[in-house]
Amino acid sequence: MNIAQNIAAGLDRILTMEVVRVTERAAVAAARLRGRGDEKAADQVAVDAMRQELNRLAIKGTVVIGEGERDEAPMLYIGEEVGTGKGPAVDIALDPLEGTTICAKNLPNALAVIAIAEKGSLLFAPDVYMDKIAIGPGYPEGLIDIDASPAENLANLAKAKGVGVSDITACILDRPRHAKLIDAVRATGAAIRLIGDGDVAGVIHTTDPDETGIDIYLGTGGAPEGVLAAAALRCIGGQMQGRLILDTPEKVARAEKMGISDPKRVYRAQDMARGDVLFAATGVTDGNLLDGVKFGRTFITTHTIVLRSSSRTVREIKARHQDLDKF
Ligand code: VTB
Repeated sequence: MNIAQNIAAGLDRILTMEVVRVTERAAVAAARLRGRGDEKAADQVAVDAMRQELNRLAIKGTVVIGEGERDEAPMLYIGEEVGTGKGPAVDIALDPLEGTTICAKNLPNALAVIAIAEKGSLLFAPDVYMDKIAIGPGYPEGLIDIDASPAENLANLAKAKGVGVSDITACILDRPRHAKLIDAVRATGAAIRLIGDGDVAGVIHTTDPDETGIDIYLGTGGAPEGVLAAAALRCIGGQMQGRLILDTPEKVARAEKMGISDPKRVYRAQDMARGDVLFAATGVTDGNLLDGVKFGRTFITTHTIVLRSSSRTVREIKARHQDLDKF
C-alpha cells in the first residue's frame, strides 16, 4: 500500500513512527517525578507533554477517551481536537500516565499510552468501572467467558495451555471489591499477581505469559483503561471481554448520552476498538514488558512498544535521546 492509499484507508503508516514521540515525551516528563509521592504533579507534566507532542502530529484528531469531561479536565478532555488539523480524521484514546500512584511510588508498570483509530471506531466509554477478562493469543475463540465462573475460565485456559490450573497465574487489581474473586481464584490452586494499579499493563501482560508470568486478567477496573487495553489486544492478538458496570440510573443515563443503549452488553476487544488501530506505550517505571525511562549523563533512554492492527506488527523501540534540551 502506498502512502496515499494508506491515508485513504484510514491511518497514515507514517503515524506509526510519529506516534512514538508522543508517548516517549509523556513518559520522560512523568519519569522525572517518579517516586516523589506526588501523583497529581506527575500526571500533569505527562498530560502537558503528551498534548504538546500530539499537536505536532499531522492528524485531525478528536480525543474520545482522555483526562475526563471538559469541565473537569482542562487538557486532553473528551472532545478536544488535537493535531495540526491536516491529515486523517482519527479518534484518540489516551492516558498520559496510566498508573499515577505507581509512578508516585516508583513501582513497576507505569505507562504512557495512546491508541489512534479510524474515526468512529473506538467505544466512547464513560468513566465508570468495567468488568474485564482477557487472555493472550493462540487460544480458540470463546475459550473465556465473562459470565462463567473464575474456576471454569481457569480450568478451560489451563486445559488449552496444556498445564494444570496450579500453573496458571491471574492478574487482579488489589482492591477490597475483588475479595470474592480472589478467594474463588485461590480455591482453584491458581496463582494471583495482585497489582496496585495499571490494568492496561495487566491486560497486555497476558499476551506474553512466558515473559510476564501472567496468563489471564480478571476483575473490574476503569472502562477507559478497558478500551485502551482492547486496542492493544486488537493489534497483538488475544481475547478480551468487558461489561460496563452501570449500577445507578445516573450511570445508565451518562452511558446513554455517549451512545450506549444496552447497559448490559458484553464488548469484545474488536467491539471496543474496531477498524485500523495504532497503539503505543512507553514505560515510565520498569516493568515486565517495558523498561522505564533511564536518565543517563548524556542521553535519556526510552522503551516503547508500537502496534498496528492492520499488519499486526509489534515493534519495540529503544530510543536514546541526546538532545536533552528538548526534554
Ligand atoms: C484501574 C487502573 C488504573 O484505576 O483501571 C483502576 O488501571 C480502577 O479504579 O491505573 P480504582 O482505582 O477505583 O480501583 C487506576 O488504578 C487509576 O486510574
